[in-house]
Amino acid sequence: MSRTYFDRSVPIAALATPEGRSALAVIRTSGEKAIGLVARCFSRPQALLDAEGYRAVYGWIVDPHSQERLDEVVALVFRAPHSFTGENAVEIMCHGSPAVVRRILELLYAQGFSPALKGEFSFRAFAGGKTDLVRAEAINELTKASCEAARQDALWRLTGALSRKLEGIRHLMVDLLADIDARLDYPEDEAPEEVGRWAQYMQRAQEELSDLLRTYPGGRLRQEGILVVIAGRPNAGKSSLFNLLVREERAIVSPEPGTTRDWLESWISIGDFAVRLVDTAGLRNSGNAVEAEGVRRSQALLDRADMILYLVDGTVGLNDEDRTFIERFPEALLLWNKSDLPQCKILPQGWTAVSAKDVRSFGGFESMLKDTLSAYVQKNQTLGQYEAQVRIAGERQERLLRQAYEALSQAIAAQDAGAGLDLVALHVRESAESIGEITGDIAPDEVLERIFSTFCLGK
Ligand SMILES: Nc1nc2c(ncn2[C@@H]2O[C@H](COP(=O)(O)OP(=O)(O)OP(=O)(O)O)[C@@H](O)[C@H]2O)c(=O)[nH]1
Ligand SMILES: [Mg+2]
Repeated sequence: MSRTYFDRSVPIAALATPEGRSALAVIRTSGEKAIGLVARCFSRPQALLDAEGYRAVYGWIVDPHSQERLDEVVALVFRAPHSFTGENAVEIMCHGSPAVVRRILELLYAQGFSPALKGEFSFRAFAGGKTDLVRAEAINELTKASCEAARQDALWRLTGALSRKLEGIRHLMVDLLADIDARLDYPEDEAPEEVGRWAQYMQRAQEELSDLLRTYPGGRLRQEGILVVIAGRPNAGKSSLFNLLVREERAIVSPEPGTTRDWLESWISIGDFAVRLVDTAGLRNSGNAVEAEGVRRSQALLDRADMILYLVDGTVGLNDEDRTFIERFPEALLLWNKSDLPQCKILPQGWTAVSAKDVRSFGGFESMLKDTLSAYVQKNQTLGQYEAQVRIAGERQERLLRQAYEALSQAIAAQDAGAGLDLVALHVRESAESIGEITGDIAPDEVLERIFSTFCLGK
């Protein structure tokens, strides 16, 4: 039978660094008996057993049966509750080849460790009360942060800024529920000023939820990256611009129109943001089935793009297809390419002259792009009363927050309509529970399993 996250008595071990070759690798273990089990295959068992928490112990990993030495390592000892998981733990720093790692892990499993499930160390930290769910998710976000903006946001969540905010809102509701419950016991004493106070409480909680919800679109862009699509008619210079931005000759460039058939993507950093940059097939009506499919795919990407860079060959100028495109995507950034060529036509209003051939002018273009991206992210985040530190992350948090908001709106509507207090309380309770699920105070087991199984192995 396969193990579940809830078998917390089992000692676990896993590689915490990427598979493959590296100078060093870290093998992580955790469990009440972790130190004793590692000591069984350590050249200096007593040194390990006697080590205080946070001590590094030098030695060899040795097979206790054959006495074969597997690797020279440093073992870092953590004593419960002062470890990431809250349990005893040893982190083994060994040499980073797949062969070394495999042998050490096999030896650890033979001593009684089980292979850790994905995110199981974080799960134990959560289950042991070392962290709440929002902060556990923030750790996972930090391991995946691909740009500075994502790192900053995840770090704020890790420090507990969002958890504290959510707990504050939930407490407000719990106080309110206690008040309503007391009144339900003595309904004859209901006073109008009390009803007015409850309405105020609910209003305040609803405003806070609404402000938090508004942080999501901007936060999502910061976390997941910004989809930027380069579009234009064939030969406009899209692939040339793409190559310049990704700083390698990724896309084929040729004077022949219709060179790029399928779209091509690359992740780059612009300023603080991770950008998924996509080069597309030149837009035109083509009788060629392959090219037509390429154009169809380009269109599909354009519909999802956060930002479009629309390129025109400045030596050719605008035609009706360009005008139709701009009408359809009025927010596209309009770029008049090939400005290095003397035959380039006069720059129309609203366009920016660029050259995908002139590397010297490229710095200016890149910084313009950076400013445009910042403005775009800014526009997508109306932070309301919050400082930039408090943003929600991920679909799960957004969905639960929306549920909390809607349940509270129902409570307010019920009270406005003069419905019974028990109905008002029911909706307030629903709302408080949704918030409790975000922080993990009341998350069902299968939800927890689903969340932690998306974490990295060894985290
Ligand atoms: N002088 C000059 N030539 C350019 C510039 N940008 C692109 N070209 C040339 O224009 C031709 C087409 O460039 P590509 O980058 O392949 O154009 P594309 O828009 O990707 O074309 P398709 O893939 O066919 O849609 C190539 O010969 C490039 O060298 C530029 O800024 N200045
Ligand atoms: Mg191309």
